[in-house]
Amino acid sequence: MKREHNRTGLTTATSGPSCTDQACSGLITAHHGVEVEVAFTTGKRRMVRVKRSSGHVVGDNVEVTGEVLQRLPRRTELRRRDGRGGIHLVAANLDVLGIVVALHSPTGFIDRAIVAARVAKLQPFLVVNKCDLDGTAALLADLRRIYGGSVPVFALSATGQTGLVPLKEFLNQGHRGVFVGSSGVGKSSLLNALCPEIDLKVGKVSDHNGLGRHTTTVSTLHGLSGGGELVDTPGFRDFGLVETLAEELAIHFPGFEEHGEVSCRFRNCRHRTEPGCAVIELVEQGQIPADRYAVYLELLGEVEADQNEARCKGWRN
Ligand SMILES: Nc1nc2c(ncn2[C@@H]2O[C@H](COP(=O)(O)OP(=O)(O)OP(=O)(O)O)[C@@H](O)[C@H]2O)c(=O)[nH]1
Ligand SMILES: [Mg+2]
Repeated sequence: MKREHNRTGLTTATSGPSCTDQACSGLITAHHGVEVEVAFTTGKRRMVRVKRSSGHVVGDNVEVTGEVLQRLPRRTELRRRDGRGGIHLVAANLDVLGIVVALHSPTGFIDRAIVAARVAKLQPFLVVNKCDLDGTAALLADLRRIYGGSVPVFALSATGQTGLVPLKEFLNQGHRGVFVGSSGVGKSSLLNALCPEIDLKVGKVSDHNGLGRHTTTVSTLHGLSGGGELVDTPGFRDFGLVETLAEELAIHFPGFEEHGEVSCRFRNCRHRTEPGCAVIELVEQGQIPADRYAVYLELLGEVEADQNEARCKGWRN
């Protein structure tokens, strides 16, 4: 059987079973709205038409018979809410979430993305890209101080090809991951650096800070040569939490992991006004910075409002 190495880094057979009259198992590797690309276990790869509202997403395991595509149950799914309240499925069957930031990029979504990943049972990690640019050292020091105790932090330069080895080793453990972050932080550049044969389109540096160009428009899944897979996504700014319980936030908020249930007087403590709350005590002692606690309270307000709205909807229905 003839095999070719295609743009997604996965091997493709150009002949073999046709899947027209028998069900073939495969994996969705790209989503183009009305059709998806499926990489079959036979090694073959082809486009299959789907309804725009079918809810399929990159990373879905499927069975295809002719033009009929059936989605298999998901192991994990990562969802986010956009600035207007719309809910989006980022990808399915992921193990890790890479949150990519760079100098001048928004960092406000990091906490939400970490919580969303943990709620979805994915391991989050931070990638600070463009470390070749002056000024990134201060950003990196800040992020290491805030998040270094909670998640792995990789500092690198995708285009400068520096600092890539630790991230490669991490991904080569066989993880399926996704890179998220605002447009222009270098997600596609990073994939190109990790797997040069992919050759994804990257944005031109022509605006004042090299961000905000929306070069990638389609999510695609790529195999890494040393093992593991990565999904490249179009850039987005908002990572609003979806159906997160207030108790989950208290457990997963970066920096609060060691406290909560173990040390607070009440189980399910929300760390707001409860007596005997270990987190409030640490804030008063200055061991948890007041600005981090303020971010937690902001997220808690959002999550509680969301929970109340869901409860009201439940009563109405
Ligand atoms: N200086 C520097 N520039 C970089 C680095 N990585 C990426 N860039 C540049 O940043 C710009 C945006 O890169 P992309 O890879 O297209 O960014 P993206 O996050 O995929 O953007 P979207 O697809 O729009 O979401 C390009 O001009 C890259 O050359 C880096 O490590 N250092
Ligand atoms: Mg891109």
